[in-house]
Amino acid sequence: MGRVFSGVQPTGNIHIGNYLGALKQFVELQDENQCVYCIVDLHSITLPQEPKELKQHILDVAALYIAVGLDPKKSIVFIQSEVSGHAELAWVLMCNAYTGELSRMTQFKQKSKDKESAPAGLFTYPILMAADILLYDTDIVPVGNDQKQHIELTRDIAIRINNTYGDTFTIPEGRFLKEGARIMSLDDPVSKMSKSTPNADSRISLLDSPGKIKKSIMRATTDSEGSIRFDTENKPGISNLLTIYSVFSGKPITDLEKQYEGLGYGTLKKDLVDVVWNNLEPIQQRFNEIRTSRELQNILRDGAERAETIAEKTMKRVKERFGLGL
Ligand code: ATP
Ligand code: LTN
Repeated sequence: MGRVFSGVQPTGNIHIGNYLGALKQFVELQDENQCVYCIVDLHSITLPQEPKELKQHILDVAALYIAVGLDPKKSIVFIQSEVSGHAELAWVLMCNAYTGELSRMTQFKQKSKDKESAPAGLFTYPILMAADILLYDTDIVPVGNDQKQHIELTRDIAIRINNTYGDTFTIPEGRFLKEGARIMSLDDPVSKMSKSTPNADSRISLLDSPGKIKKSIMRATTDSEGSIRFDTENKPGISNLLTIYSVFSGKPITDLEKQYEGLGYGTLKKDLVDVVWNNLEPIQQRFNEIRTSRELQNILRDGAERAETIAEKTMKRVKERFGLGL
């Protein structure tokens, strides 16, 4: 049994990109591995959050974890800030990472580019992520493609410390899907679907109503060619719709191309609305049952305790290797 760790930021409504790129893998991995799934609230404050909203978003993500199929009996589900080892280990790692390697992170460059001065936490964000992963002796990290560079950095830091201080950390590997690893924005299919872009029609959130889903899909940017085929270079919009259709329905893209040969974009979009809703309806039902329940609080409390037990052992080892403390 391997150890799996991943996290999602409570920064807004989880969209189908997060689901298809990350959460769906979380569920698939939980039968064969010991999985630890975190709501990374400390990461979310690298950019300002409204405190009342943040509290709600944390519980939303927790309820969605359960609603998509995470089983708290099998997987540990918890909130990052409830386990102090994350921030503590981040400091130790920070002293073993270089400002040069952090300045090369594309997510930092993107998120700081329009700012006169960026918070230091936005710069050191990948170190906290490395701490999350290394704290649990993680073997596998299921994430979307956009996190590849952060996983590489995590490995580099862990290998560096193991070489200098002796065997301290397990070296993790990223797990990326072939399809779904990068779901694109509906209105601008050359950038990734994101929680934080202003246009709500650019994404489909897991909690969107059927009306909103229909509106966003029917408005999705396509092209003027008129034929339904997968070609990300020349037809990014249609290719993105085919990808979403394929991962939600389980039908290979080549089958969909045949099925829609000679048909219009409108037909594809209408069918896609049904496919998406059929998948999201049961998730929303479960979400509504659990979101305000005591059960959710108990799952998170129990998760934090179980996470703490693992984290404590790692921190003890790290302190020993570095000669810290009494
Ligand atoms: P934002 O876009 O606001 O920065 P986000 O949508 O990337 O946020 P995160 O909480 O940072 O959300 O990511 C959660 C998981 O979802 C990560 O594993 C990330 O790689 C994955 N992910 C995010 N966007 C996409 C996408 N468009 N397609 C596939 N996977 C994605
Ligand atoms: N940085 C990730 C969220 C994240 C994460 C993690 C993912 C924080 N810590 C540890 C995997 C493992 C993101 O922005 N998607």
